[in-house]
Amino acid sequence: MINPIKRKAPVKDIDENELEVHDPKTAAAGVKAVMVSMDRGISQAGLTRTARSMLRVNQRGGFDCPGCAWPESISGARKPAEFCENGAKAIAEENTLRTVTPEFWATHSVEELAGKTEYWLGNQGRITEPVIIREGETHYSPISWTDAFNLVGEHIRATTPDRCVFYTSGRTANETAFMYQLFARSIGTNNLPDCSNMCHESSGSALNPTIGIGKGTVSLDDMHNAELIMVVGQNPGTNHPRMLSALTECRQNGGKVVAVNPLPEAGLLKFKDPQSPGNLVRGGDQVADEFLQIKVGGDLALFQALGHLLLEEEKRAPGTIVDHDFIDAQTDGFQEYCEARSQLDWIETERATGLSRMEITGIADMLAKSKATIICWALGVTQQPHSVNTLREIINILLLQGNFGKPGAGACPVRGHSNVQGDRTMGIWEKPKEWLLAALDEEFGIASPREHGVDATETLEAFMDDKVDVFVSMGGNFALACSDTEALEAGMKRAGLTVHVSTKPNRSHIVHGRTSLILPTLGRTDKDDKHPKGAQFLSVEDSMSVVHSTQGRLAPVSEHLLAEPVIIARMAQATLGEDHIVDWRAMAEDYDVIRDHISRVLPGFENFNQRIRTKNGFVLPNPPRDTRSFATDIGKARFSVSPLEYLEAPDGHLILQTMRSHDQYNTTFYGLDDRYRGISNGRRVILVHPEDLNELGFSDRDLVDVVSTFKGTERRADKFRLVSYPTARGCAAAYFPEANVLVHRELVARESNTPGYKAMTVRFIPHEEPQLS
Ligand SMILES: Nc1nc2c(c(=O)[nH]1)N[C@H]1C(S)=C(S)[C@@H](COP(=O)(O)OP(=O)(O)OC[C@H]3O[C@@H](n4cnc5c(=O)[nH]c(N)nc54)[C@H](O)[C@@H]3O)O[C@H]1N2
Ligand SMILES: Nc1nc2c(c(=O)[nH]1)N[C@H]1C(S)=C(S)[C@@H](COP(=O)(O)OP(=O)(O)OC[C@H]3O[C@@H](n4cnc5c(=O)[nH]c(N)nc54)[C@H](O)[C@@H]3O)O[C@H]1N2
Ligand SMILES: [Mo]
Repeated sequence: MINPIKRKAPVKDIDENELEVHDPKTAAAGVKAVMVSMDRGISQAGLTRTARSMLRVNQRGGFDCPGCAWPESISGARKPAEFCENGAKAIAEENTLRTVTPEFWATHSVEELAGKTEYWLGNQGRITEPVIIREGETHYSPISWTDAFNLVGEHIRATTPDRCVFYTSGRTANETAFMYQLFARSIGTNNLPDCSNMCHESSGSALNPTIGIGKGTVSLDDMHNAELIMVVGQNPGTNHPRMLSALTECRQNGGKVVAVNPLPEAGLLKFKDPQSPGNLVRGGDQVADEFLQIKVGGDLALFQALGHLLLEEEKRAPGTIVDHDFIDAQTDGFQEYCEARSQLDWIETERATGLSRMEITGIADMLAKSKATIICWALGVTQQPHSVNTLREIINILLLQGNFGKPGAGACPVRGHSNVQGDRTMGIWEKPKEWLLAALDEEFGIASPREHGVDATETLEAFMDDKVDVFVSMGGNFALACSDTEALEAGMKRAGLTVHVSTKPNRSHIVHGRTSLILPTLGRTDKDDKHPKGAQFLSVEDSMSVVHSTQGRLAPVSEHLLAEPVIIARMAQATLGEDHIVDWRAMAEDYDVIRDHISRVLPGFENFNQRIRTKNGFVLPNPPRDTRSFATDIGKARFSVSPLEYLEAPDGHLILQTMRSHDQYNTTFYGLDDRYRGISNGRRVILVHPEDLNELGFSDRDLVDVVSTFKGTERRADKFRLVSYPTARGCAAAYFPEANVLVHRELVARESNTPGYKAMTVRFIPHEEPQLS
């Protein structure tokens, strides 16, 4: 059994009056990062448990870091410590010895918990037993697993499949995700929204029609060998820290790095590699050779301008820029693209981007010189109305110079959750392709529904319209992750049954349906050995399409936790009956059985059980990367033509983006230190350029209410502190999820329906305390 020492959870919640602001840092990581990692680990889990888990993370035979989806090296050696500060925090968060027992739920009413922040809730620890709250009750109380599954079955059977929604957060492993989508489809619905809908959906929407695959086309070796890497709309120092090593290695090999971001993020400037003594002695390595401080939403204009400049250069020196052989043989639409980019309005380009003509020309020169370019991007370019077109412009630039299927080149959407890419590969998608449904039907003898289901934003709307009777959440915290928080929470509370398969308490448990279950599960680091054939392992797919195994080894904090595949199987049995055509029990008992099914249903997974046991796992087929071919409907890659589009705020307003602090994982807060940006102990802040503050008539640290405007409607968030910060002019930044109340549900990226979390129009009103009468 585990060490019985109980680590104390914080009693105190965030006090925004204690906000501290210091100058932003100009370098990421360093020795401080290692100290923070160890400190968080030890305070949550103790020294032995921390050391054991740190030695296993991202190692062959160990577990995949639950932090981000950045890959580990498959060709090269792995460092003895293949993790980063934020990975260490993610692990400490999970293998904590703090527990949320039935006593906790008996002590705290839901009403009381509704007044707590995610910081307080998540830090209480791991949930130890299944609990339930029924209509009219004030507290969650224990329920047996069997009764919980029967209740789920009863609720699902009592309604129609279209009124059941199955949400997935991206930590769910491949095997789990496969069973989960099979469960939804066996019931008769494609209502499978996931966190990807709110994250990289725009990437898939742009990549599928242009290059025939919804994923990136580079490997880690490509990153090391690129001549130029552009990092667009991404904060790797915080969200993908191990990527800094790849960028540094690229520069050491003579490559150049360009960062495009409204914020001068520390990780884009300088990296002090705590695992390289030489680098520490030098005081760290520069990360980006050039930093373009772009306006929020200005990237489409930037890439159009770069396209124009590259084509002009080609005219001056024919054959030096454009890869004509590649374009002629493998692409479509080049002529139309050339025509569309033949003219450029510099005044409008400068207004859209906030960049000077000289800055943009400088980057075009770097692109022109590079024979192998990679463009990386993340959420800075996926969560705006015109995001899909922005990404199409990025693809245009890569196609122009033939940057596919050659070493050191390609498209690199840097994914979020550690298995968000794998979940989609496994069929978690509300808009499944016919071939997948046909393959499932053939393998299992079920009749998968053909009608498409709801995505995340449509789920929010379904809640608002009282169209959800059963909401099952495989991980995640949908109430706070999606937009329009107030409307969503109100709708969720009216739903018949909400079921949360979770590790830790969160807001979605508090704004629950009329009946609500919390089903506690094993995490990545936990040993999963209560099976007839002994310990089982799972698999994940990283951001570069490498599939590998993951196996936790730590004793779970409670004997009552069930593994996710077991939870799904038992829900399915309770819903569909013990004699259902799918053998759920066999899959839950032996995960090899799930993998055998997967190997027959999904292309690229042939001999899954054998290949997953090889040292490094295996890489999924990727036509653009492997053979320079493009499996679009026309069998060629596509250039696209889009109109110029950017975000403009009316007078007295700014464009607001939302982002993560250095001390959070999405809606879970590890701590309150956004160290690189110099902001600690408070989160209700809005970063604004000092001159914008001045023009708007406000001062640093003023307390304001924030009003977002959209299509003549307003949303309001009270009591935020303005902080003078070197962001791009005309743009402001606030933390996710505090600012989600401001996101109107119809503010979405066209085509992908991803919420416009980085595209709000806001103004500030001095905050006044309500008068007591
Ligand atoms: N430690 C930690 N790691 C994580 C996560 C976490 O919360 N914590 N979350 C995981 C998940 S799910 C995801 S999806 C990823 C997210 O990884 P990121 O995409 O890096 O996450 P964000 O914090 O949203 O940062 C977006 C960046 O885009 C910039 N930006 C905003 N608007 C624009 C714009 O219009 N143009 C450009 N060029 N840049 C812009 C912001 O200034 C910010 O630097 O990280 C994953 N990894
Ligand atoms: N304003 C704004 N909103 C955003 C974003 C933004 O940039 N700005 N980003 C969006 C993005 S990119 C994403 S991915 C979503 C994130 O949305 P989600 O994935 O829904 O949210 P998380 O905060 O990652 O989920 C945290 C919860 O997951 C549970 N959990 C953790 N580990 C496990 C596990 O191993 N198993 C199970 N079953 N549960 C577990 C815990 O109970 C924890 O409370 O948010 C989106 N929302
Ligand atoms: Mo994400």
